[in-house]
Amino acid sequence: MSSSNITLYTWPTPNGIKASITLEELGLPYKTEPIDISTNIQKEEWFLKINPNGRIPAITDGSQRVFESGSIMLYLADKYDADRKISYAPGTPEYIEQVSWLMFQMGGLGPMQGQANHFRLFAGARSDYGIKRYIDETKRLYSVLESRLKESPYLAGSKYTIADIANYAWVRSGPSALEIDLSEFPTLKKWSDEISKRAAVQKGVDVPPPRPYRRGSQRVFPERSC
Ligand SMILES: N[C@@H](CCC(=O)N[C@@H](CS)C(=O)NCC(=O)O)C(=O)O
Repeated sequence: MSSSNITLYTWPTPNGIKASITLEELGLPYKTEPIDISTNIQKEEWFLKINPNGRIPAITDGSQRVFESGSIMLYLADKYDADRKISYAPGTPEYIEQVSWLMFQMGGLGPMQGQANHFRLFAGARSDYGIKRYIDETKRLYSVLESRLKESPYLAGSKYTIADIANYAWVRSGPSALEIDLSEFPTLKKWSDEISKRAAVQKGVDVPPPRPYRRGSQRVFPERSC
């Protein structure tokens, strides 16, 4: 395995924990720099040099910066998962399936569920249209995952991979943030319950330890905040 010198800039949100769970699954040493996004440190000049988009998570590995949670996961798997513990080898059909489900999360589930959170929990003016549109779309995406998991134990194939980690990170907060009843998606629920029991997942969701904070008059929980 190549040697690592990883610093993780993060907050325990659905996107943040994708990186910490991946690092924990790979058993890689890393230093955590908590970025409390409620204070906007992520928009400061020094941080924009690490992620020009001003969002968490990001990592540095020596002089290499990596931003966007999906590319962090691919970077870590490509460089440090020589044993293919949580990834498939490039060039295999399963690798393409893995990247497809990872992109499904990055381009679909994350943005849609993030908007649902925004309209339901944070929008200045209540919009029933916005709430319905994004919760319906989130549920539609859950039903796509449900169908896939009926035909395959994990999203990319027979093995748990970074594609499962990425989607799990969002599905776990559906019930608390959006009151989505996961028993409507029984196969997805079983998959999510199983993943939640993994030691690396239990460690990764607590990096750094989540604590509620105030946004205006609201009490906000990091797992529901993006
Ligand atoms: N596509 C990005 C999204 C990152 C993102 O939206 N991060 C949120 C937390 S989950 C954030 O940093 N929010 C603070 C902000 O927007 O200033 C990724 O997957 O890394």
